Amino acid sequence: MSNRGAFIAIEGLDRSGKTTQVATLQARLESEGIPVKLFKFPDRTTAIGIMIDSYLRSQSELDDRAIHLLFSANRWELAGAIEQLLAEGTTVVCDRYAFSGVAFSTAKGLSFEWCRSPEVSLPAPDVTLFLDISPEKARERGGYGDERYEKEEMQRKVRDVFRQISTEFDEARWVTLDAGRRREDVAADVWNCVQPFTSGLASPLQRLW
Ligand code: T5A
Ligand code: NA
Repeated sequence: MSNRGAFIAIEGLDRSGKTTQVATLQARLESEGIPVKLFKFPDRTTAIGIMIDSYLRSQSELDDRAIHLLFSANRWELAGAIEQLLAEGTTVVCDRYAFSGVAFSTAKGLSFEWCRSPEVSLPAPDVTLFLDISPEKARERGGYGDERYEKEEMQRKVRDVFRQISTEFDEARWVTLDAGRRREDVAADVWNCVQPFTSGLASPLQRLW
C-alpha cells in the first residue's frame, strides 16, 4: 500500500507570518513535485465561516461558547475532505487549526477542558509548527489589525495558552519557531521540519488529542 500524505499545521500568534510561510511552503512542496492542498481556518467561505467572519469583524455578537463551537464546526465540516486527501497521498497544510480554537477561547476565560472537547477526534496533525512572536515584534509589523482579538493583552494570554498546549506534545510533533526573524530564515526552518515528511507516512492518521 502506498503512503498517506502528511498533515502539517502552521499555528501562531496574529501577525506571526503564518499565511506568508504557508504560501512559501506550498510553493516549495510543489517545486519538489509533492501534491499539496492548503486549508485555512477559519474558512470564511462556508455558511458557518460567514458567521465567524461577521463576528471577527465585530458586525455581530455571539455568546463566547457559541462562537467557539462555530470555529470547531468549521473544522468538522472540512475534516472529511482533509482525511480523503491524506488517504489519497496528498500533503495537507493548515493555516491555523484546533490549537488556535482552544488558545483563543481559553484566553477569553472559558475553561481549557471545555474548549478542547469539541475538537476531540478531529484528525491530528503529524507535526505542528508554532510561529512564536513577541507582541513587541508584532507591533513592528504594522501592528495588529482591527479584528476582534487583535489587542496586545489578548495576544499575551493567547501566547500563554499556546505554551501550555505545547507541553502536551513531544518535540517531534510540536515545534516552536522564532517567527520574529527574516522571512527566509523562518522559511528555512519550516522546510527543515517538513522535509522529513515529504515521502508520506505509513503510520495511520492520529486523532486529537
Ligand atoms: N481564531 C481562529 C479563533 O479564535 N478560533 C479558531 O478556531 C481559529 C481557527 C482570525 C482570528 O480568528 C481567531 C484567531 C484570529 O484572531 P486569521 O483569519 O487566521 O484568524 O487571521 P490572522 O492569523 O490574524 O492573520 P494575520 O494576517 O494577522 O497573521 P499571519 O497570517 O500570521 O501573518 P501574515 O503572513 O499575513 O503576515 C502579517 C504581516 O507581516 C509581514 C507580512 O508581509 C504582513 O504584512 N511579515 C513579516 N514582516 C517581517 N518579517 C517577517 N518574517 C514577516 N512575515 C510576515
Ligand atoms: Na493570516
